[in-house]
Amino acid sequence: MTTTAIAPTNIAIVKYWGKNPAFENLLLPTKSSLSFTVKDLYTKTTVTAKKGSGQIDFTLNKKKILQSMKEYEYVEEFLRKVSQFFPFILKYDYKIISENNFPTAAGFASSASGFAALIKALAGELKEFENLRSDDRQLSALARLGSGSATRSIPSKGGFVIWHRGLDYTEKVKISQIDAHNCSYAETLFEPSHWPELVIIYAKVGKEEKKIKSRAGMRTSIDTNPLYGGWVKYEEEEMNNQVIEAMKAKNFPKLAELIMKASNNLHQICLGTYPPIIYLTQKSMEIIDAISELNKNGIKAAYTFDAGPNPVIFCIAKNKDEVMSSLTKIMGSENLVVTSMGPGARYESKNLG
Ligand code: 2P0
Repeated sequence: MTTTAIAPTNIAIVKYWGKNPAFENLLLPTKSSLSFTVKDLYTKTTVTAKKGSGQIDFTLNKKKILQSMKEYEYVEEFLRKVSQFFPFILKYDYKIISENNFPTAAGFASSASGFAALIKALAGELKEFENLRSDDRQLSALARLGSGSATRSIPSKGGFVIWHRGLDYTEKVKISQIDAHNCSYAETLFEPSHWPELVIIYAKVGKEEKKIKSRAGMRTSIDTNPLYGGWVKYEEEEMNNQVIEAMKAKNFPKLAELIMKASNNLHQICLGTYPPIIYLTQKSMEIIDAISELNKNGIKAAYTFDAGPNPVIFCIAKNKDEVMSSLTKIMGSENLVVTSMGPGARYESKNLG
């Protein structure tokens, strides 16, 4: 058989930055995070499984991925992690063909959509996974084993998603690996139809080549930033609820303010890490200034930055032209992708390859 799945990328509003040290192998986050599922940026993955011994034949963006390449290692490691809970997964050989509908080099690449599409396709392909195919809770937990942010790309309704942290990382608990694994998953809080006027603009201001990989960076932040615990507590106990309330009320000025504050908080945590982690560049600062200027007489737009210099901008449809014209002055329209909230991971009848 052959199965194809599509999974969107997602953009975090309240960020994930750090793993529970007691369950680092399960990528359990220290805090819950909130994101938008993005309509027009996604990964499509076709999987063909045959009885075998876990061999992988992997093609990514029309390029054969050799065993010595890091992308191959990521997939191999992912299958090994999934096999802890579902040992049958290593009793098959896999042909995996995966394509992003956006140029990886453009800096919009995302491991989130990649691992989400892979687990969704695997669940459709293997008969042993029959009961999981449309179980977003279990599938999102499994996607997490590939990359934390992939958890949020699974819920099939997409839209505005919460990834529950599960355990409080400051408390010592006696819990089995499987119970710890099952308690951290994602779900949709508001579907895209809740707020179709919400516009999401991806902007490219620089190459996404990260000087410091998120995974290593997060760990150093926990170990060296004395404000880390306070940040987690504040966002877990206060900010998440405020963002959910602003979404529910479709209160854009309030939501925008919180989005910018949450982004600033992440980069403040990064800068307070030792040695400091600096993702924002001069160009990123120009965007922050331009948005602040736009918002002088009433909030019209919000920015957010992840582990790189590229912003994602939010506005509502009636202000889109004004926001776009301000962004175009800084970076040119060819570096902007305008999209909105969209659905989550799903099956697709047309196979790749
Ligand atoms: C996020 N980021 O919430 C945050 C904001 C980057 C900054 O999730 O180690 O690639 O594979 O779990 O998911 C990037 O981290 O890290 C990320 P791993 P991942 O989107």
